[in-house]
Order: sequence, then structure tokens, then C-alpha cells
Amino acid sequence: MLDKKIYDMPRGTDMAWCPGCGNFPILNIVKMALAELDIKPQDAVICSGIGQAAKTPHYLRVNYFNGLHGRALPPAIAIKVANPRLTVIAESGDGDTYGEGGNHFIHTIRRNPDITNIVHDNMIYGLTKGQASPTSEKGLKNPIQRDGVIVDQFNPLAVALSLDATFVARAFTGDILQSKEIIKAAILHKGYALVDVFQPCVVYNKQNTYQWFKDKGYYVDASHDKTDKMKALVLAFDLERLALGVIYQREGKPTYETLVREGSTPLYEKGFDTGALEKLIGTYK
Ligand SMILES: Cc1ncc(C[n+]2csc(CCOP(=O)(O)OP(=O)(O)O)c2C)c(N)n1
Ligand SMILES: [Mg+2]
Repeated sequence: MLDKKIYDMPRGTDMAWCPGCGNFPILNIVKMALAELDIKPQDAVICSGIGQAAKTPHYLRVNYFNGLHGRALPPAIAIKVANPRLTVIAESGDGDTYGEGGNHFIHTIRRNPDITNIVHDNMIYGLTKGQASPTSEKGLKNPIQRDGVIVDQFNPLAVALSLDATFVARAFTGDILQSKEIIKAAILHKGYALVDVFQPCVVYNKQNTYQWFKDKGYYVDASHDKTDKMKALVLAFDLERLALGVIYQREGKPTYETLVREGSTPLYEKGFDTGALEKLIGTYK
């Protein structure tokens, strides 16, 4: 097991998160999970989009790609296809993943690349100061949604299940040890793994607080059959009591990078013909 300090940024690194933000425990949980799985910083890549959650890869020492809003998943797929030896994590907020990146969310699930998608779900657009996100609760009021959100919530778990995701889980940033185990299981899973992590935004969402998540959340116990998709859907649709843990998991579905590579070698094993590249660049001059 590695020491999780190996992922720490130098002391004094500026952080843009507010005191009390649920992003801090998630950062710690991800470091612990990687360390316990013996994944060295050089063997991990985190891809993110834009938002407070999407700044996570700035705050730990791994390879990272911080792209456009909603675009955490496409580079994650490309990196996994090019070098399947890497542990690839796409990590962003609820807005970035389910809103601006909603189309990528859908089609990534369909492709089933072996990547882990950690979504910091604070049910709000945090960075831009509190606009409703896809997972904002109907009726949520804040200084921006003065009359309350008027549309139904997006249900990421139910959508993932309906698209045949092979690992669907929900975690709560307030529970460090349980969340660490869920994220470790997601990284070890062969295929696309969704971990929607409840993460209170203490500044712009005063409704979905640590206490609110504690009161509503409960863990599925050992009697829960993770391979029962219909049961998983029932849990996903329950918005009164919020099931936490691995809701659904199935092994054996071919991963995207294996399908793409059939009969071919991964990009990183192929030789690099600089002459051909020069020639190609020349055609654009
Ligand atoms: C194309 C585009 N649209 C809108 C924005 C403005 N914007 C930046 S972050 C953000 C919301 C991010 O919310 P979320 O992903 O939930 O992350 P959080 O800040 O809550 O962690 C928005 C709308 C942008 N940068 N680019
Ligand atoms: Mg958010």
C-alpha cells in the first residue's frame, strides 16, 4: 500500500474551495483509494471539465487533463483507448457531467470504457454562484432561484441503469471510509463505473446540507443483490430515502478499449513515424 501523501501537492498550493466544502473530503478519499490500490501517480490520469469539482485534479499529484465545460469524459475515453494500462478517472460536478456534458454521459455509458466517473453532486452550479443544476431539487430556493426550481430533477442513477451501465453507485462525502471502499470498487470494476457522490455546497445550496444527506441517506446492506437491475432501478427512483453504496454491478461486458483494439495494438505500443507526421503537417502549410 502506498502512502497517500505521495499524491499531495506542495504546501501552500492555493485552493479555490470554500471552508467546509464537501469537495475536501472527496479529494482525500480519492487519494486514499489510489494509495490503497497501489496506483502510482504516474499511472493515474484524472480528466475534468469546468466548475469547483472539476478543479480536483489541480489539487493532487497525478497526470490530468482539465478541459472544457462538460468535456471530462471524451479525453478520458481517448486516454484509456490509447493506453489501457493507465487508471483513468473522470471527475467533475453534477452540472458539468449531467448538464453541459449530458450527451457525453449518455454515450460514454453506452460504450463502456474501463474508466471511473466520480461526480461531485452538490445539486447546484457552485462555481457560478447557485444556478439550478440538473440534479437541483424541484422547489429549491436560493437568491438566484427566487421562486424555486420549477422542473423535475435529473436522475443519474436511473439513466445509467437504463443505458446498461455495469457499475452504478452512490456515496456521501460525509462518510469517508464507506466512500473510499465504493470508489476503490469502482476503480477495480472492469468497465464504466459511475459514483455519484453527495457533496454539500455550504454556500449556495442551504437546503441539501450535511444533515439533510445524513437524514435521507442509508446504505444498502449485505442482503442487497447488486446484480438485480430492477431492484436497482427501484432504489434509483426512490427520492425520499436515498440509497448509498454499490446499487448495481455486473461483470463481463466487453469494454470499449477492447472492442476498438480488436486485432490491433494500443497506440502507446505503436512506433511513431515522425517523417509521416512532418509530411502531414506540411500539407497544412
Ligand atoms: C460552455 C460553458 N457554459 C457555462 C460556463 C459557466 N460555468 C462554469 S462552471 C459552471 C457550473 C459548474 O457546476 P458543477 O459542474 O455542478 O460544478 P460545481 O461548481 O458545483 O462543483 C458553469 C455554468 C462555462 N464555463 N462554459
Ligand atoms: Mg455542482
